[in-house]
Amino acid sequence: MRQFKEDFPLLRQSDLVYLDSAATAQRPDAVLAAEREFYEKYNANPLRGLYELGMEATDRYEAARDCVRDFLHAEDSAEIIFTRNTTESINLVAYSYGLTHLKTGDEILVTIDSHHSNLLPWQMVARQTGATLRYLDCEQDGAYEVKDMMAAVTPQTKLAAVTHVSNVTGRLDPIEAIIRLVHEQGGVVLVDAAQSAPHMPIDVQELDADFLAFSGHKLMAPMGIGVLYGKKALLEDMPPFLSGGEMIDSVSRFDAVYAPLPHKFEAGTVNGGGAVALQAAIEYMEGIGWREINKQEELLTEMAMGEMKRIPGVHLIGSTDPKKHHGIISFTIDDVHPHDIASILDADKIAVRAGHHCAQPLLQHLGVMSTARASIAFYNTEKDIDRFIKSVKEIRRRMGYGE
Ligand code: C6P
Repeated sequence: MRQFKEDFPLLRQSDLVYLDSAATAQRPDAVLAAEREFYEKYNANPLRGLYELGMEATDRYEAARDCVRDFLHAEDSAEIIFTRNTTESINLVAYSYGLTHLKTGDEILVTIDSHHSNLLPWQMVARQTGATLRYLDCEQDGAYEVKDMMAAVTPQTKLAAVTHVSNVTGRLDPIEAIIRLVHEQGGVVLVDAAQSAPHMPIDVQELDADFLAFSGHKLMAPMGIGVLYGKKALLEDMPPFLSGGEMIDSVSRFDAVYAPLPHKFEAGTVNGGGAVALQAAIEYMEGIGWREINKQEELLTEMAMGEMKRIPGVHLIGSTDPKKHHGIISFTIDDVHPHDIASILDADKIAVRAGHHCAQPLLQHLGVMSTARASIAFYNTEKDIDRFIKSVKEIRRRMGYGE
């Protein structure tokens, strides 16, 4: 098995078992170096400076946009908007598209496995426009039934906000089918790709997604850089989300002419260092290759789930098939609160997340209050999984129960 831990300073400098990559990934040297290089060699305000350094900064920033365009197989760099994160990307669509295109009688469809970032903006749009918010519910293992999808999409479905991969079950949602159904009714679809972008190639043209959002920090880039992809015709028709500097062509006392795409949606000083580091992260991942990344993640997930299934009192959430988890293993242990699970693992220098994972409607639907969640990345090792399993086996005993 190839070892990637050595590429990650935080991991190689400690004996921490990091199993919280779905919350945020670790950063490899190449990404940290790219951000540092930007500030050491090209630091000027991108899109503004008319001197050589300023133009270099602009070139680097726009090269990062081109890299993201290729990463998503988008047609045009103008369709790539840099934001802070997935949450901001979705809010951009909610405020700029949702509030201006939806009205009473329209329906907004969301998948029940949506993260709060892909729910609350639509609750807001529904409240303010009078549109109705509807849910597409999944089965207990996280799968969606075709009959439920067909019933949920109606002629009134003007917008669907769907999750690509759930941050709780790790399940890949059937977004192609939902996109087709919604398009047949004349609606648009936003895909939350926060948890899919780190695990698979994405082709927005093949998917025919109208909007797609992801965060750099789950993809090994720094925090504070995210992406919104939108079809050009839709973005051109939308008003700015935030306004101020750099998103205009000209301003008079009472009016303004906005800049063309993508800058219309990038008000204020941009995150130049974050964008170039995102490019480095994409290049790092593509250098390893999705096949290798998936092979490592699947092997480790299979190893962990295989062992966990045999531990008395441990219950896995979602599918029994490790290939359907994308490294995400949510679980509960009889009589032990997930926060206690995380604390005990922390005492053994193992980092997992515990709680509702910002997906409370999904947990309510699945009938659990909260879970512990181990999320695996390709830089984890078999030794990490061994240590994790050894500790999980001990948890009930350490809490004072028999087994
Ligand atoms: N999920 C997790 O531990 P931001 O915070 O904007 O980068 O990402 C929000 C978000 C949106 N959609 C999905 C599917 C997500 O998983 C997340 C972030 C983290 O699961 C933090 S709650």
